[in-house]
Amino acid sequence: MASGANGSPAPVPKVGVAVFLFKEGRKVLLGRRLGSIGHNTFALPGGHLEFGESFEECAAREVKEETGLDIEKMEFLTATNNFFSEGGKPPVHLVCIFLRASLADPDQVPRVLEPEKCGGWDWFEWNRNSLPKSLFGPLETMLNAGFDPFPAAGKK
Ligand code: 8DG
Ligand code: MG
Repeated sequence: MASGANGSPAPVPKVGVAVFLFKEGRKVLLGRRLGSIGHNTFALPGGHLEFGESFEECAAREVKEETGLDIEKMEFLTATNNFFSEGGKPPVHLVCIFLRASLADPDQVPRVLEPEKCGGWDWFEWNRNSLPKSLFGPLETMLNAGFDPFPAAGKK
């Protein structure tokens, strides 16, 4: 293994999985991030891919762990390459896999199951006027690029 400064292992990119979870057609679930990169910004539920996991397994596990919600109809959307260099914190290189999914039970309500990581969940329309002002950097970039997570009209 390559070694970095002080003989410690050289930093390597990690894989994240984040989920555009839909409700009522055009709403997505966002939570306020706490205590990690993007503190106080709004982001999708998600987390790090574990060894041997599929993207879909990771998506379902992270959404369940963070919100208690069960999801279905998972589909791969895109991947982004992100390098986070925030003052005072070691830089992080994250390749993030984005999936979309629907609620298995549309009446299920998200809960804050990891209060040290999330300041609350809410549903937002995916457009500039409805979304919270401080989006997590990678999401802000996708929104600015006109990224549309929804299926094309007529396709479900
Ligand atoms: P874990 O240790 O429980 O596995 O993970 P976590 O603490 O829940 O990780 P996370 O930061 O929520 O997600 C992993 C990475 O995925 C995150 O550091 C950067 C990347 N990522 C994006 N966009 C988004 C997003 O909208 N939501 C989430 N949760 N992660 C995202 O690039
Ligand atoms: Mg998370």
